[in-house]
Amino acid sequence: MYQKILIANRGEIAVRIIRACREMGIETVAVCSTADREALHAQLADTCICIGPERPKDSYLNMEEILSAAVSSGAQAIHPGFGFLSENTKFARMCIRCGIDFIGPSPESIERMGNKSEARKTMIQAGVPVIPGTEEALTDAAEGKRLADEMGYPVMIKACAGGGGKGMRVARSSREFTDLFEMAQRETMQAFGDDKMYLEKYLENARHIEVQILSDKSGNTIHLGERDCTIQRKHQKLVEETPALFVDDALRQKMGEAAVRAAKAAGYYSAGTVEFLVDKDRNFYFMEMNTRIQVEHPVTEMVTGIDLIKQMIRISAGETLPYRQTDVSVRGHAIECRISAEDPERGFLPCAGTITNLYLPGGNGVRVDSLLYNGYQVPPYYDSMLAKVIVHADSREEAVRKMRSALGELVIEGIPTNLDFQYNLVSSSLFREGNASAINEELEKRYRKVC
Ligand code: MV4
Repeated sequence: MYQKILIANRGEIAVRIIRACREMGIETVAVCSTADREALHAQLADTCICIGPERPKDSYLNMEEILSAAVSSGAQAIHPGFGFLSENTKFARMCIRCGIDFIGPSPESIERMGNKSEARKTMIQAGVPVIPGTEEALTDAAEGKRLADEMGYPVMIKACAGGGGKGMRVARSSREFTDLFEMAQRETMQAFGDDKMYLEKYLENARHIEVQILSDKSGNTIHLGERDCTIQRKHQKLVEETPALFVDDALRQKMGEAAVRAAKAAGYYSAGTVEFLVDKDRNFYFMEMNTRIQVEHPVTEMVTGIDLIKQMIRISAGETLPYRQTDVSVRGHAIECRISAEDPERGFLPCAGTITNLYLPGGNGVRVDSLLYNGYQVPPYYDSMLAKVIVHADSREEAVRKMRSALGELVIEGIPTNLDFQYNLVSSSLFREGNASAINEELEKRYRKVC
C-alpha cells in the first residue's frame, strides 16, 4: 500500500480523500492555490504545497507544478478527485512517466470514454442499448440536418468532446436545426477546441439514472446500484438519491449488468459511473461513462456501506476487490442535497464572501461533506458548491423527512446560498411524489422570470 498520496484537488472532495487516507494510515499531501492557503483541505492534510496563483489554470490545472510537488514530497500516487485533472489523459500519462500512480482508470479508458460518440460506438459493439442516433461524428450542419430530418424531431445535438450537457441543444424542428447546431458547435470549439458533434433522438421527460461500478486490475467488475440524478438545473445536479423510485429489482439487475458490460468494454478499472436515460416505459439507454469519482458518490456509500474512495486507492495499488456481486446489498434509502454559494433570487448567481456563522446538522443517518468552517472566506475563483448534506434512512419517506430536518438545522450566514431553496424543494409535494420532470420545468420557468 502507498505510504503517501497527493490530492490534486480542493474543497469538500479533497477533504473527503484526506480523511480516507488518514483512516488507512496513509500520509497526505495537499496542494493549494494562493487563494486557498486557509482552505480546509490545506489545513487538514499532513503537508500542503502552494502550486500557484488563484486561477485554476495556474494552480489546480498546472500539471508540471502538481507533479513536481508529488515528486519532491515523495508521494507515490495522486488522487485527482473530480473536475480539474480527473479526466485528463495527458496528466494521467505524465503521472505514469514520473513513476507516480494516477488513482483512477488507465489513460486509454479515459480516452475511449472521453469522446462521447466513440463511447457510443463501443457500447453498441458491447451490446449495451444506446439512444437511437448517428453512428459517425459530424462537423457539417447541412449533413446534420439531413440526418436529423431522417431521424425525425425532436433531436438532441451533442458534442463529442462534451459531456454533462456541455455543447448540448434540443432541435424541435427542421427549421431551427441549423442555427442550434452551429451554436452548439461554436460553444464546443470554444470550450474544448473540437467541433465534432453527434445526434440523438430527444427523449421527452426521461430520467437520468446512473450506475456506480467498481473494477479492479484483475478484471473483477461489480455494480453498486443506481442513483437518480434527474433533478437538475442547467445540467447541474441539485438532489441525488438511491435507490431510484421506479427502478425495480429486475430493471436494477438489467441496468447493473449493462453497466458492467460497458466497463469491461472500456477495459476499465477503478470507480466509474455509467449514465443512462430511462424513458417512461422503463427502457434504458446508455448516455455516457464518467471515468472519475462523482460528487454524488456518498449516497451509494450510505446504502451499500462500501467506501468508494478507499476502494479506488486499493484498486490503484493493485489489490483485488474484496467484494463479489453477491456480497453487495442495498439497505434503505439515501438522499443528497448540494448546498452552493448561489443566490436563487438572482438566477443562481455564484457568490463569494466570509462565513460569519455556521452550524452543521448531525445525528443518526446524517452526513455532511463540506469545505466550511466558521470564519472561512469563500473565494470567487472556484466551483460554488460548499457542502453536501446526505441522509440515510430505512425508507424514502423517512429519508425525505430526515433531509428536511437536517436542512432545517443547517445554518450558513455571511453569503447567499441555495439552502432555503433546497429546504423548500425537499418539502414540496412534487419531490415527495418523485415528480422530477415537473420540478425541472418549475426551475426553468423561475429562471426565465429572473433573467
Ligand atoms: C438527453 C435527454 C433527452 N434525450 N439526451 C444529458 C446530460 C445531462 N445533464 C442531461 N442529459 C439529457 N440528455 C437525449 N437524447 C435528457 C437529458 C436530461 C435533462 C436535460 C435537460 C434538463 C434536465 C434533464 C434531466 C435529466 C436528463
